[in-house]
Amino acid sequence: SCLSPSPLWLFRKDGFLVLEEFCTTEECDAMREQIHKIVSEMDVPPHCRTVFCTKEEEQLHEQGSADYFLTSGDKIRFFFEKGVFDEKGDFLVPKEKSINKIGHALHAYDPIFKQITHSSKVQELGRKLGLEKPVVVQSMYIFKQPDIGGEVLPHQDATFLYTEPLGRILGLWIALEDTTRENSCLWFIPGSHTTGITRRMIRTPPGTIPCTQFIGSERTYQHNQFIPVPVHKGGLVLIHGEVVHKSELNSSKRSRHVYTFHLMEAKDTSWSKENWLQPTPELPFPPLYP
Ligand code: AKG
Repeated sequence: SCLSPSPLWLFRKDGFLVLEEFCTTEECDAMREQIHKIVSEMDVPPHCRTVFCTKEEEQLHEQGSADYFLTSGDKIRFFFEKGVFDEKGDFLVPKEKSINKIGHALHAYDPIFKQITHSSKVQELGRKLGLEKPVVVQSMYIFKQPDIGGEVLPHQDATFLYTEPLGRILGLWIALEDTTRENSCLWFIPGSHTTGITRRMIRTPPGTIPCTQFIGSERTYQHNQFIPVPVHKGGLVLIHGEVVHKSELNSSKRSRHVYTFHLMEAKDTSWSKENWLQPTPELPFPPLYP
């Protein structure tokens, strides 16, 4: 996990950085096993089971999905790939193959993920990056399922996790199995983190559907601006909050599990009240350092 001056310079130049062998095989396997256990105990969220015949029922269903998402910041919740339920809410595929991601508070409520997130090597990395008061704002386990793992369109994380000033959000993305072009590794536009953001996702008034909207629009990018960033199992990718990145549909037969979480430098930073994600009385953003 050693971050000597030269990779730090690369991170500042490119807006992302690969740190291979950040986690051990045992740590990766422990995270995968814990997720296996969580999924085996999973109840299907009620809004996935709603059968609707009328417009009112459909609206209630949409409100249910919106609430499920908006209140997931301090919970461990399940988000599914498209087309994995029948109209009664029964699985059309094995349930462990149905999930797109689990979010957004594994770092706070699951002992294994809490331990990795607050490990001394993550703390050391934060210190080497010069973070004075880093807090953990969210965490996700992303499955990128074989055949159906959906594409993630080009975006900047600060679109969703907006702060003033910008430049205070940092993603840590840990590969729990080898990630290659075949099973949809991340792609980045090197150096794209220096010109701010043009799009923000904000909450709409309470009770409104949809529960979020975009203001501004994403710039247009060409595929040839991106470079693929394959990483071995255990490798960590540091992601600047404004670097443009994406991942493609996983049409391979191999999954691509990752654990990712975001830090915010809380010193002299204001977290936007318009962000979908808000700290709650139950879970204020936990500090990374003791
Ligand atoms: C993000 O967390 O911001 C990502 O873009 C993750 C995309 C992926 O893992 O495919």
